Amino acid sequence: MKKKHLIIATIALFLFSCNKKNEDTMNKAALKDDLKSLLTAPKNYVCYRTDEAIVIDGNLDKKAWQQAEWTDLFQDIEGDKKPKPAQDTKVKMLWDDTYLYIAAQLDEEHIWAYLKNHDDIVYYDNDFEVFIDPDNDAKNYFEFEINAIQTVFDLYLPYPYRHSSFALHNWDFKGIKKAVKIDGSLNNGNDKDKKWCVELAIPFTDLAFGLDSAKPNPEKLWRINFSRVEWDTKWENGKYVKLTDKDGKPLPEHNWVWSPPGVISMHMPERYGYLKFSNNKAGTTKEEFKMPEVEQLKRVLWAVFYREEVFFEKNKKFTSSLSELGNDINTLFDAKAYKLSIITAETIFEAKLESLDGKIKLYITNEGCVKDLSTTSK
Ligand SMILES: [Ca+2]
Ligand SMILES: [Ca+2]
Ligand SMILES: [Ca+2]
Repeated sequence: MKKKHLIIATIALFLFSCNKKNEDTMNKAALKDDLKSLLTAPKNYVCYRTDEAIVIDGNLDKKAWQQAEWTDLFQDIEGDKKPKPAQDTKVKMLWDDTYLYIAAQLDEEHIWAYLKNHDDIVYYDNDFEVFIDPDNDAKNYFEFEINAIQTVFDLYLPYPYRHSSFALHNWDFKGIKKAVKIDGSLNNGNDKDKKWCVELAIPFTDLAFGLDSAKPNPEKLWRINFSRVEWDTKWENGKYVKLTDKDGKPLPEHNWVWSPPGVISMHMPERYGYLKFSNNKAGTTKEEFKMPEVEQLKRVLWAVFYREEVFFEKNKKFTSSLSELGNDINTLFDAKAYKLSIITAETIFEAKLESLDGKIKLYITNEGCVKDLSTTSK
């Protein structure tokens, strides 16, 4: 590679102090709307251990699940700027040495599913989806989709689609246990249904693909998100059919998600919710989730990344000038404690956020690769 031609410019930016260190105090009013919706705090969930041998049958009333807490109700994928979903969705999680257990309840007046083959594009039906990035690096992550007749589309993505259209559809969760329970009638539009429930046991050995290990570690946060695709349909000639626009194309689907990325894409692992594993048993001592400072700081770099992508689209090059990217990025960190710098070449950039004492050093590249070379773990 042409690394020796890399460095065109380095700019150290000591800008106005805002004394803003975290989400709670972040000066969001000064952020322009594009970043505001892309930098909201992701959801978080503390996942507790279970000793129960959970039988995967779709029944979420069993004792083990009674000990686990529901997530917040799902929101629109674009977040607060869109109306609340028409029907509720929520999830619970548990873990043991072998499995990550997931329980989802999808309220639904019309339960239908027609796709039957493994690795069909299941979101062309209404579905429930899980996205997991076990090492929280915003690449090499897993996607799982299931419809009401338990047809699964599962895949492994080395990179998000923004960098590569390559996704391994023939990769499968080999050891997954799954069940769907329907409270209502399937593929019958003459009545109103109540809900369908999905119960999953995902073995950590499946999630170790591409990693040394994917054993839960209470010290390491995973990233996870859940989505539900919902089509507008009508019951016609004994079948659900999608409503269409004047050109006969299906109306866009609804995407209801746990942790809203802020734009219509589930392929932004940096926007997934935080999953913290607790060694405590479900129903015993609760643990608080605390967002690590490094995770807060990474969002400064993602702000640079999102704006550089837009800049490149317009100008066919990246910029090392923060003012060209937008000075509102400065409101995201405390300039008395950190400096932000960007180096560019024609088709690459690297942004660095460094604490003035040199202990924290975080980087992001144009490929969305984040590196943490801090000498202290925060
Ligand atoms: Ca990963
Ligand atoms: Ca597959
Ligand atoms: Ca029905």
